[in-house]
Amino acid sequence: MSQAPLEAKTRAEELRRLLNRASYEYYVLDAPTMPDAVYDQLYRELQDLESQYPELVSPESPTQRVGDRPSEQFNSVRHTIPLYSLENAFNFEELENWQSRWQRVAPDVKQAEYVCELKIDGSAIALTYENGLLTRGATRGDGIVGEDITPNIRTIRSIPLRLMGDHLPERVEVRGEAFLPLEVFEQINQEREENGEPLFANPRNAAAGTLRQLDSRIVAQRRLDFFAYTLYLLPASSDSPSLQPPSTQWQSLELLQTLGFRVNPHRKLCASLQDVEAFATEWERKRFELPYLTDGLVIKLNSLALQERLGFTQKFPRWAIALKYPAEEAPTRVENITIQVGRTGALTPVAELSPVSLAGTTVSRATLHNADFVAQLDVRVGDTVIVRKAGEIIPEVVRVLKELRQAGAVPFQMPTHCPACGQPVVKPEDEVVTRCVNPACPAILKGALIHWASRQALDINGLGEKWVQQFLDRGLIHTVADLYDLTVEQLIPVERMGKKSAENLVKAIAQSKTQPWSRVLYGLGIRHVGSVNAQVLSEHFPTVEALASADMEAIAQVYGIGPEIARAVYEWFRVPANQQLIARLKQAGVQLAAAEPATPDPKTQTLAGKTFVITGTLPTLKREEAKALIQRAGGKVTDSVSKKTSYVVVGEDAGSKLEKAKTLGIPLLTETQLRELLA
Ligand code: 1X8
Repeated sequence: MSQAPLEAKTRAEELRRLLNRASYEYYVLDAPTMPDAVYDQLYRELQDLESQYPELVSPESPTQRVGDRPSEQFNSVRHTIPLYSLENAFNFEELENWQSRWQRVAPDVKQAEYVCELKIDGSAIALTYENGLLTRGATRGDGIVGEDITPNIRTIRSIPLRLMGDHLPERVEVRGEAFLPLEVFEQINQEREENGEPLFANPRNAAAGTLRQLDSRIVAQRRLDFFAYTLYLLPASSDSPSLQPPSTQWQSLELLQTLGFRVNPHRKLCASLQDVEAFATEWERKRFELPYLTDGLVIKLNSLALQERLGFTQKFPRWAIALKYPAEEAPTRVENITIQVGRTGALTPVAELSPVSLAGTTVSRATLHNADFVAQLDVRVGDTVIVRKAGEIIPEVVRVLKELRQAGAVPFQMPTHCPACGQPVVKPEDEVVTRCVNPACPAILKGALIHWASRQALDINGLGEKWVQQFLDRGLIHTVADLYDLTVEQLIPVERMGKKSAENLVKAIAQSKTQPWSRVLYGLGIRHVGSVNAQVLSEHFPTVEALASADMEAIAQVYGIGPEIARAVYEWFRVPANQQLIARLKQAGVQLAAAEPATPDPKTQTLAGKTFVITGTLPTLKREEAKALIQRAGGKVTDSVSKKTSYVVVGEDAGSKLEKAKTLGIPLLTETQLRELLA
C-alpha cells in the first residue's frame, strides 16, 4: 500500500465536499442541483481513491453511509442528558390544565409563547457531534440508557456526518425522530408480503425495527429519514469563539437548520393557547396530506430560560406536552380466523370481523400476520377486539377485551397442513412464518400466476384472479409457462368466457411476450426481487443466462443489491423446476434478454425529446413507475428543474421544485394529465 500523494488527498477532500453538498441539497433541502449521473461518477472516483489509499477514508465520507458488516449486538450507552418522554393531553381541556400547572410553578410569568411542532410517529434518537463530526447515534432506550446504533444512523442521508458552519462547540447533541415515509413503509411491507415475511404493523414499528437491525447494509436500503427538534450545545473551550447559543426553542430549530439538519417546516410560534388550538384543529385534518405519519402535536414553552426554571417531574418535562389526536380505533367481534396462502407459500392468519366503520372506511378483515402475533394477542374466534386504522395503513387488531370473552373460547392454532393443498406445512425454528412448501400447491400457483399477470410484471390485461382460479380448477395450467400454450378452443368452454373474451385473452397473453426482460424477472416472483430490484438486476445481467450463471458475490456486487437478495436469486436458479420453467418460457418466446436499445419503435416514442421532472408523492404511481412510463415513451426524466424542462409532474407535498417550475413558467402536470399524455 503506497502513501497518498498530496493531489489524491486534495481531490478526495474536494469530492467529499461536492458529494456531501449534493446529498444535503437532495435529502435535506429537497432541491437537487447535481444530476444523478454526475453524482455516481464522482462517488465512484472517491471510492477508487479511497480503495487505493485507505488512509484517505474519513468518517464524513459519503462512502461511509452504505452500511457495514453485521454487528453481534449493540453496546449500551448512557445518555449525557436523559431523554424524557412527554406527558399526553387528549383534548384542549387537558392542555389548559397543563398551562395552569406550569403557571403555578412560575406564578410571576404572566405571558409566555409556545412553539407548536408536529409529533412525528417514529423512533427518537440522540446524535452526538464532537468537533463537528458525528461520533455517536443512540436509541432512546429507557431514556437513561440506550443502544449505540452509530453504523445504522450513518446510513440516514438527511443526517449530516459533519455539521455545517465554523466555530462549532466541542460537543453538540441533537435529538429528533427517525421515521419511515409512508411510501417507503408500504413498499417495504409489499416486498415483505411478496417474500412471505411478516409485515410491520405500522411505520413506527418498522422504523424502530430498522434502527435496531444488526446489519447496517439492510438499514441503508430502507431509506429512513430524520427530523431534528432538540439542540444542546455543550460548552466549547473558552478561548475559541463559538456559536451564539439560542435562547428560545424557535431559535434552536432555526439553528438546527443552519447546522444542516432537516427540521419539520410545519411549526408555529404561538402567543397563547388559543393560537395553539387553532394550529391543532388545522393539522388534525391536514396531517393526512403528509407523506409520513404524525400522531399529534408537541407544544413547548419557547423560552429556554423558562424551560430550565420549570425543569422536570419524576417522568416528564414540565415545559412540554404532547397533544394526541384521537386514535381511530373501534371495538368489533372476531367472527372467524381464516388462513390465506400467499404465492410464496406463507400461511397468514386473517381475522374476519363484524364490519365496523373506521377512519371513513368499513373494515371487515384484519391481518393477524403470523402464529406468533396471534399467540401474543391470544385472539380467539368470538372475541371482542379493538381494531385500529391509522391513515392509509392496513387495519390491525391491537387488543383483545379478555373480560368480554365467552366461556369455551379455544386458543387459535396454526394448521399443520396447508388449507389449499392438504400437504404438511413447515415452520423453521428461527422463523415466524409457517409455509407450505409443496411446489404444486394450487394456492402458490394461483398467487404466482396472478403476480405474473399483474400490471408491474407481464401486464396481461384481463387475466385476474377469477380466470386463474377457473383455469386451475379445470387443470388447464400447471405452471406459468402453460399460459402460453392456451388456445381459444380450450378457453371457450370455461364458464362465462365466450368466444370474444377467449380470443382477447389469448391475444393479451401472446402480447405479453414483448414485455421487457426486467418485467419478466420481476414476474418470476423470486423472493426479495421487487420491481426496483428486478430493474437493477436486469440492467447488470442483460440476459437470463448471465444472471443464472452468476455466482452469489457477482450478484451482491450490484449497487443496491444486498447479500440476502443475492442469495435468494442464486438459489432460485439452482432449483431444477425453475430451470425447466425458464427453458419453457424461452421456447414460448418470452423476453429473457434486454432488447437492443437502438431500435425503439417510433410510434411508441410519443414523448421523444421531452424532459420531465417528478416532484412530490403521486396518487397511485410510485416515482420509479412514473419514470419508467415516461422513459418507455421516449421521454427523459431528470432531477432538477431548469429552462430545458418540458413538464413538471406534481404530486402531494411538492416542495421547491414546484416553486422553481412556477418561477420559470414550466407547464405542470397531475398524474392524470401525465397518463393522458402517455395514452
Ligand atoms: C417526541 C417527539 C417530539 C417532536 C416530534 N415528534 C416526536 N415524536 C418535536 O418536538 N417536534 S419531542 C418528543 C419527546 O420529547 N419525547
